[in-house]
Amino acid sequence: MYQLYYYPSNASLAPHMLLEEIGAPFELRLVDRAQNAHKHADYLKLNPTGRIPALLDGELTLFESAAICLHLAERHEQAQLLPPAGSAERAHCYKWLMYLTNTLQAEILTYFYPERLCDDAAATAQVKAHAEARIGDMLALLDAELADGRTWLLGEQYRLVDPYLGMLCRWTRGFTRPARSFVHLGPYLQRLLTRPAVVRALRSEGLPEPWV
Ligand SMILES: N[C@@H](CCC(=O)N[C@@H](CS)C(=O)NCC(=O)O)C(=O)O
Repeated sequence: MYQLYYYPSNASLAPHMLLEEIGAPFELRLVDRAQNAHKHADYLKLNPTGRIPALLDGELTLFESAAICLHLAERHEQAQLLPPAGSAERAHCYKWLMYLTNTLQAEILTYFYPERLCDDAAATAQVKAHAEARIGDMLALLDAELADGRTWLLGEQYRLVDPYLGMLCRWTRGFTRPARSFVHLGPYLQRLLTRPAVVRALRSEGLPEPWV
């Protein structure tokens, strides 16, 4: 059985939503950030970066949420969370997943942890403000992608990039211009919230509404 090491609303949320979508048996293991458990030796054996999440799949231990999502989608091909191998849609899936994980997610982390990048309060506030503006541009790009009326990020089929994008959009809910306020992203997020698997994951992490 899979074991997902998680903390509510952390980067474990996308793999969690995928596990629910797939319907495979899994256990959630709380990594108690309040106790700094993600920096403890036991957890560092699973994820030496000291970050959340980690996934155990039998003998396999995996970290990096995007890698975990790809692994789960490949292990459960029948769920069709990845487009057919070699197709143009698969290439777009890789493109957006990379963009989400190494561009948008990285910038959101800068927004939440600006003090890691500079020393004084004024600089910290500036880094945060710049990150928020840059995230706004990134959300605008994603919003434009949805402008042709497609249901999901890659078209009419729900794919692994959708819960991933949903997780990142959720993280912007306290922004001046949150993802939900964008003309196409707003309804897209509402569609995501109609999926029972998404709702089950949000509820079981104990996250209060509104979710986005
Ligand atoms: N690229 C990593 C990022 C994971 C990450 O930064 N997780 C955050 C929680 S959302 C974390 O564990 N932060 C703790 C820290 O940076 O000390 C992934 O997607 O798995």
